[in-house]
Amino acid sequence: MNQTSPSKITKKKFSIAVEGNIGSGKSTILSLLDKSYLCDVVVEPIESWTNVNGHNLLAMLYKDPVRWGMTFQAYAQMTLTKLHALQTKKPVKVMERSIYSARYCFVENLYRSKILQQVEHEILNEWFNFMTENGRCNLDMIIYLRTSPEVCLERIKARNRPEEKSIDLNYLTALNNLHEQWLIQKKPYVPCAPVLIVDANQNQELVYKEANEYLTNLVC
Ligand code: TTP
Repeated sequence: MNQTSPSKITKKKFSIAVEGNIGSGKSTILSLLDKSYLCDVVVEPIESWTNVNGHNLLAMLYKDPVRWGMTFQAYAQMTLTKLHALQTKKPVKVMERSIYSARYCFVENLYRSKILQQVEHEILNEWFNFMTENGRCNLDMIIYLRTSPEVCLERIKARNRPEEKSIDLNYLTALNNLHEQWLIQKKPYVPCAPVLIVDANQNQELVYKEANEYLTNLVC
């Protein structure tokens, strides 16, 4: 594990986002952290993306990204902002992803691949800037589940979500590079909080153990 250190937790609620490529194991770690007396876990609303009043927007995105990329990212940005705003009770609030990875990784990738038009990128960016100004989406720490795209692909195949059948190594490599630029190289985007880097190619119980030990130390 590798990290820049946030200061110890004080009385203020501590907000953490768990980040990492598709298939890096965020959901597994979050379901384990959810059992901790320290953490309230708020998960990404994937069900709301697969059922927007009867529309499977995630499936629509993968089937026709040029048509649905903007719609999906606008909706994801909104649902993730709601998670940032959610009030929780325990000392640590742990989020699955954040508005930042939606913007810096997914939107950026669609734009660079010429799937999003410049004007769509401008509009998403303006919304993003508005939603993140005045500390509205502040985080105290980011846990980065660092994985190789190959491992992610294996896990995605094993879990076999019907919407994700078209995901390939090129797509995962592009997303991996954008996570790395943001959370490791810290350019062109700088993470808004210290980053704890966990090797998430390893067994997921070990990943959980590392993250949980780190959080316990922060509180005690
Ligand atoms: P992830 O947010 O990576 O969630 P996951 O359940 O795959 O994570 P893990 O395997 O680590 O537990 O992706 C969920 C799906 O949503 C995935 O198909 C990618 C897609 N997605 C986008 O297309 N754009 C976005 O902005 C986000 C946040 C997700």
